[in-house]
Amino acid sequence: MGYPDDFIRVVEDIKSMRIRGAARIAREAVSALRVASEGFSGGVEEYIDYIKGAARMLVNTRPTAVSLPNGIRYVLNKLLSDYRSGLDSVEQLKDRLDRYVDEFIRISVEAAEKIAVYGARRIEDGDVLLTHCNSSVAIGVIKRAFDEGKSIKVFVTETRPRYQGRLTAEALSSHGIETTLIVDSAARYYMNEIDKVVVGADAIAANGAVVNKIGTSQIALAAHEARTSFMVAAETYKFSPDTLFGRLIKIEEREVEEVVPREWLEKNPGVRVRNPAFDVTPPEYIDLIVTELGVVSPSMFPLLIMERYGLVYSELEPWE
Ligand code: RUB
Repeated sequence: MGYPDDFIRVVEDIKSMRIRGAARIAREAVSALRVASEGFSGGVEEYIDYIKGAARMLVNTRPTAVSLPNGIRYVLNKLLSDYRSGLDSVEQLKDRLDRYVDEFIRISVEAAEKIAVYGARRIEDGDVLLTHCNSSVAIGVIKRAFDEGKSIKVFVTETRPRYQGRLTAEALSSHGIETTLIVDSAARYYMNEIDKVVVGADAIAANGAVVNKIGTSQIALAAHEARTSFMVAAETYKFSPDTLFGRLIKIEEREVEEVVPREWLEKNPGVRVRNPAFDVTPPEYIDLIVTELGVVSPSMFPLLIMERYGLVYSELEPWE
């Protein structure tokens, strides 16, 4: 059977970035499983195949934000375990899916709240910060430090080509924080004035490398050179389990029209345009990763994950 229009809409919205930012993508994708589930009628085996199909469609929308497959894994692994242990009524399975979706959303929201608390402790009165792109978790840390009464200023890079930095600048400035918007290439120019860089993450690898919006690694390099502290604010579900097995995190490359208009491309057929959406910041350039379980260095991050979740994820691709 086909999927409900509201489900298809979420799939399209994630692809086109109307829904964006790793945490939000994960929450909305997981909620979309519920929309699909509610629209189902039929037998149990058919239901399981149908939910797996919905999961595959969601997982294929954007390849880099690992929060998306991790959110789907959370729900699907639990649902499949119920199914395999004999739960065989569609209504009961739907109820369970509902419960697991709620659980994941609660975990995600609470994680961001804890990270704001732990991250804000690392920000001092008088700090000048710099952030890149539009990370809800990094913004949470900055707002929390401000709400605690710390006098802070924030530089925000505009984040070409999609200008997510404008959203961040709006969010911080409307919160009362002194905010300066700069072009991405001005990051090094201002770096000596910056005390701390605070960014989010789309994925974190087993070696502690962080994948985030294109340009992050250049900023990290400039911060490293200027001895400016570099902080990543990320929930543990941004960890990429695939990287434990030597697989690389896929970097999304988007349409070139995000970079230059079509007419320009047509006038300049000899120019090749590339548009990678993310890059990899090596662990050497990262001072701390703030998670909901505490603050760690990048090399400690995978150990924290192992200790908390164990080595083996029940199934890496439960949707297959
Ligand atoms: C957004 C981006 C954000 C991370 C973290 O990229 O790189 O820094 O997703 O965000 P895009 P959050 O705009 O391409 O989705 O902290 O909200 O999960």
